[in-house]
Amino acid sequence: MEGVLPHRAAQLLRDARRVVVFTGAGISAESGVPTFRDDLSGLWARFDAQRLATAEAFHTDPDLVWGWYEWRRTRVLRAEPNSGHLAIATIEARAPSTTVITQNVDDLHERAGTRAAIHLHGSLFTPRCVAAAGHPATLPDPPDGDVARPHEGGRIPPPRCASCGLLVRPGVVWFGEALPEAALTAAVEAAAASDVLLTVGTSGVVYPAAEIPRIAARSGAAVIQVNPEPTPLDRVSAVNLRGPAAQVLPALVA
Ligand code: BJW
Repeated sequence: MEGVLPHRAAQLLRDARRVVVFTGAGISAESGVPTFRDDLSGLWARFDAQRLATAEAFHTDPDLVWGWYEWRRTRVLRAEPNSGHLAIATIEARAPSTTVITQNVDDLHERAGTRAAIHLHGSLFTPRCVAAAGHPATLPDPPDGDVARPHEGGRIPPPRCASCGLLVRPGVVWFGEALPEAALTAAVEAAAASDVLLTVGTSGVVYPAAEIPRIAARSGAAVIQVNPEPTPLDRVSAVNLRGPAAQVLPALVA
């Protein structure tokens, strides 16, 4: 991380009246939750996205897709928020008009103390049946024993909906599916009204979520990016902080 940039970013955050924090998989990487597209640890370095993160994939092979999501849910349940999540909760505590928008399907922002993160891509913890207006479903706790624990690539048959008997699916947004309308509207409005948007740990390539920092920049907000790697969001960012979130974010709120 270059010397003067963190100071500038910290000053921008202190002076802002309306802050938006926009996060992707990178914020949870240091909690041990794999990202999607990173070369070595990315989920899709090992699995083909089109096989797993689409409604067609679930329709074709529900046990494989449900097993993959149960494996990921178990990993998240065993993970803890890291100092990056905690720093974001601190930003929110200092400036209560802060809006946290995440593309992540984990609950680590909430467990770090963030009040009401907007989840653009749903959650691992809100399964519903496959019917159009899907009944919410409840999930059993994952088994404790190693033998029965979901594992990467393991097949687990999805449960049936208690109301209608159809298959239960993960409550996430797959490719080709619409984002939850209220969440997307709230995110766009918050971005357009922000003075500062802090984007953390996202490759910025999945739309329409990737529009959020761009909307803020077009509306005159200063965009601060935290990411160890360059991304397409470099171009709209006033400050690029190259480093891992769990190191960079605590320094911004120190
Ligand atoms: C660190 C770090 C550390 C590492 N610290 N950083 C316009 C143009 C082109 C295509 C489209 C378009 N509009 C729509 C599309 C199609 C498609 C799309 O965007 N495709 C592109 C990939 C080309 N979009 C859709 O299909 C969306 N739906 C839609 O548009 O519907 C239209 C519609 C309207 C009305 C009716 C019906 C339809 C839906 C997109 C859903 C995305 N879903 C997923 C899966 C969620 C479920 C699950 O978890 O399995 O969401 S895909 C996946 O990507 C997931 C993520 O939220 C999302 C973004 O990924 P993210 O978070 O950026 O992670 P990575 O891995 O990409 O990046 C991690 C970053 O962290 C890297 O930069 C690292 O360097 C960094 N990092 N360690 C900080 N320690």
